[in-house]
Amino acid sequence: MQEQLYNAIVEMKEDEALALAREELEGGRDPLELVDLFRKAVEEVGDRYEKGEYFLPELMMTGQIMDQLAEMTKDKLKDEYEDSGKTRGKVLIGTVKDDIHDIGKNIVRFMLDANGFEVKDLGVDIAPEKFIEEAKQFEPQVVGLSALLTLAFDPMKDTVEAFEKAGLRNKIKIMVGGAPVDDKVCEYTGADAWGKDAVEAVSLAKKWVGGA
Ligand code: B12
Repeated sequence: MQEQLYNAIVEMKEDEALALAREELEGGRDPLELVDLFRKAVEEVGDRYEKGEYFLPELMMTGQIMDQLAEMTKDKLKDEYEDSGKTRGKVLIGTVKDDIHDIGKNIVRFMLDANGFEVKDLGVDIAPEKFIEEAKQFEPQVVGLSALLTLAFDPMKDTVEAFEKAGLRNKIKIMVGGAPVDDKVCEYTGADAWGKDAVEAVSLAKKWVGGA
């Protein structure tokens, strides 16, 4: 069944993918296992794109399917992890300027949400000024910046610097992520830490707001 689900995502059979995922969840499958399967399926779509077998419309379609799967899985994760109903803390998240990739960022958002954080997602292609403006109003303890393009490392750095200039840097922990992000990129941007996946994003946020 898991293989069928994987194939349905990779082949963009939307209805089948949603139905199979629902069945898996109702049958008691660990939602985290499904999240991992979704990630692998998107990687396969990416490989096919790189080989010239898939094109941009297929990637966008995959993004739409992923959003629906994420919503469905989130409800289940909530059942498992939600405890008292109060929030652990606030996280402001977005994909940085000049980058419109959001599949991974959305997974991070829903995992944080499912783990009891109040998450404000600004979307994609978010300028540093917008992050600052929103942070002043929302007052998050944690900010998450996502980027998939190497070209977006500079906007990521600019965003961290903007927090510094706005005098907010010492009040906020910043985590960065996205497939090309590693220790070096994290250091380059001046962020506090980076996470390789949504589970690490949640661990960092918990560590920082003291709710581990
Ligand atoms: C899907 C996709 C698209 C879709 C995006 C749909 C969407 N809604 O996001 C579309 C078609 C729109 C797209 C467009 C483009 N894309 Co594209 N795309 C991809 C693809 C195939 C998959 C990315 C993805 O979703 N991965 C799956 C998710 C789950 O993984 P993830 O994002 O890494 O997220 C995980 C972790 O990194 C982490 N994480 C993510 N964010 C954060 C944040 C924090 C705070 C933390 C802690 C963790 C974290 O947790 C996530 C879950 O585990 C990759 C290739 C690949 N194989 O990766 C290319 C890729 C990223 N794209 C690429 C390019 C070049 C483009 C375009 C410029 C193409 C073009 N010519 O127009 C445009 C970009 C336009 C722009 N300004 O951004 C290149 C980038 C190359 C580079 N060195 O910069 C890649 C690598 C493909 C390639 N090999 O050429 N793309």
